Amino acid sequence: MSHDEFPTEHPAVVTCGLPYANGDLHIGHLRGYIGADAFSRALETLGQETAYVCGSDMHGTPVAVNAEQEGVDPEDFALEWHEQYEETFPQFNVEFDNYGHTHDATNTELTQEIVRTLDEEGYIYEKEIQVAYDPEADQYLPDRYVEGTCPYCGAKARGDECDEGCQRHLEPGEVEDPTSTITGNPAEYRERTHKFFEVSEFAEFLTDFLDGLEGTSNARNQPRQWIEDGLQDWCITRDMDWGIDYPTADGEDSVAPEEQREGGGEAADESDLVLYVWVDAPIEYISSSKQYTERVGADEYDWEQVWKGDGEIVHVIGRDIIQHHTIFWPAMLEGAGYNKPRGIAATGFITINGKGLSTSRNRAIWAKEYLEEGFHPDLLRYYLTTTGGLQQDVDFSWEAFQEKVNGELVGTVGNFWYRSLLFAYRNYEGTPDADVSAEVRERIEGAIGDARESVNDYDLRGIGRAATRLAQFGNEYIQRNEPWKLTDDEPEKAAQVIRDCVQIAKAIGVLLEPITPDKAQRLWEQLGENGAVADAHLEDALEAPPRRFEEPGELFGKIEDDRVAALTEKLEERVEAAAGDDESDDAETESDDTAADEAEGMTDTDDLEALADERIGFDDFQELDIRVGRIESAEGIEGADDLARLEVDIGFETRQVVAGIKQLHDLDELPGEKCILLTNMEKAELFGVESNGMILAAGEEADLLTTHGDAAVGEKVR
Ligand code: B3M
Ligand code: ZN
Repeated sequence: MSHDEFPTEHPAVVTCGLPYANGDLHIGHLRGYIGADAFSRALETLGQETAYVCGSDMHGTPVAVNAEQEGVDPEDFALEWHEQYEETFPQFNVEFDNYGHTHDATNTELTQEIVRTLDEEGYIYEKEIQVAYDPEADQYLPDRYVEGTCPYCGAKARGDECDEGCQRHLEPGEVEDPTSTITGNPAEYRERTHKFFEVSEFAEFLTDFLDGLEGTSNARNQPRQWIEDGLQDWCITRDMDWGIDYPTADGEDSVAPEEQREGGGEAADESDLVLYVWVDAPIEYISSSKQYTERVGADEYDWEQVWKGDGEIVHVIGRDIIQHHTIFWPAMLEGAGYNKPRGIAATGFITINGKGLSTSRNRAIWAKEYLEEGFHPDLLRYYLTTTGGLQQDVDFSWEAFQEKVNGELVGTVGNFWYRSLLFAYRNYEGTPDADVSAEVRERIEGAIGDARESVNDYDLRGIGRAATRLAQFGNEYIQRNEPWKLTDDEPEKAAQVIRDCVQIAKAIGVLLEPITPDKAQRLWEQLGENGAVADAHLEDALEAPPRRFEEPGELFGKIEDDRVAALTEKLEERVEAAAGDDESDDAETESDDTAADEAEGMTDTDDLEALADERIGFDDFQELDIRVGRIESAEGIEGADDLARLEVDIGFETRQVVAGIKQLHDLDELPGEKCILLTNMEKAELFGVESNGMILAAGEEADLLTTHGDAAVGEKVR
């Protein structure tokens, strides 16, 4: 399946994984919401009709357990957090077209309708299963109410996810040696009747779906493996009160769970089951779009066209919830007669000072804290979207933040904006009367092309890069032409150079709007432009700015060293204090978990391989013949789960090598990429394929090594 490039004729929806309404927002959350916001704004700069919707995830044990710990009703608890999120997101310029929640009437009704349809279509059946039960608490133990051992990898796991190990979704009854998180007692297993959704029926559909799926490669590759391993049906009900009731066949309201229980008996009637949180949560994507239409009218935005017609659906998610979005969700959509997603972009995690973000250890940058420190939200937006590729983990430290802000935003973009506009104002009271030169026009057109391509590649960093490169060029252009020397002797030439610079400044504003919307708007106003830069399309970067504008001000300020030192110290002290608390009450058992928590320890040096003790001589190193190569082709090796056959050009010849990267990379995207090859590695044969060299990679994701500059193919690494 191939898609037309963005912009298309059809309306689009961009969504971001719903935050559980159970705790403070932090930088790990913000990466996703800011990223999706930037992507949705970027689509709009292409002229793509787009809505950005989301909502709070109110149900499930992540909310119920935390509410219980505070001794409050889950609905009140979740609503309070929901209201706080509604206030916080706009403070980071994250502007949802609609922000609902999963417990509202729209989502409750739509969820029940969709489940009813799946039932009518024959995709739902009942099965007796073993469910964990705590006799002391006299309660069934769904999901986070139970902990045990993952049957797949042996790691400590929660009832529905192997959060510290292989990250698999676990079905009720799967976790081994279950213990109740309420009393700490070993749980019993009791038989209950539950509802199952026949995901296994959708294997072929899902395979095709993944073949056509856009977004990040991790969202295609991991699920392919799960499908090959065989899909399990999915238990979609839970023994809980908090959630959306399993719908009755006739659409009547179900009987309250309490009334059913009085009747006794262990056979779970439909009416004492609520839907698993992962059923109603993604449906909120649809409900929220629907609420948007209800507000603005179908003429302006038609949710049905998006979800049931020919619209474009893009989900931005954390990489720990790929399975839910690429297997369960599209199967549900297909089964109930809805459109399937066009793109899924799964982001990496955030680490802090090289260590896993951990809310329980207070190793996080909290949303509130960032704002209270008085930093402009656009600085963090820029840092989070341009520091790494979407799939990569991004490390945050106040030093790195300072370096990025001072270097790129202050030094490159801000500097160019200010000097250009100031010069223009002082000498011409605005935009000089001259034409943009062919060289500058071409540069701007090139940047527009790069930005457009980046949006189509779901590459936020590429959008930022298009803008900063243009600013770099601008600085170089102004330096090269020295207009200040021309004003007296060559006034026409001076006017033309400054005319060029004002145009470049405007273009950078248009390009950066998705990432730094408020700063771009202020630039817009400084240029005397009317309206909102958010309404500008990329082509407007080439339109002349108004003739007159006022004296500009600087848009970015430097972050000073002592500020950074103080912030770093504060963070360290806080983490130490939390570690001290740890000894008395075991923070590990806290359940205030977030997506980023799952990255815990990933880059903690505790988890890194120990450094080698033994030193080698330079001669030993010289024996390694390591070369720059270029991948010519890459294909999976049949029958081998992880292996790929690559052909690598190393200047003198083309080498065939076998590498264990089949699951970790989108092989189609590798040809053309530079790599580093150990050429005098002993030959080996794997799955009948000869490997003549070893491609170098780092870390568990097999991040392929390459060169920073443009070292030619065949060059030796020394
Ligand atoms: N509420 C949060 C998470 O697991 C969860 C996302 C739902 S998206 C439909 O990251
Ligand atoms: Zn596991």
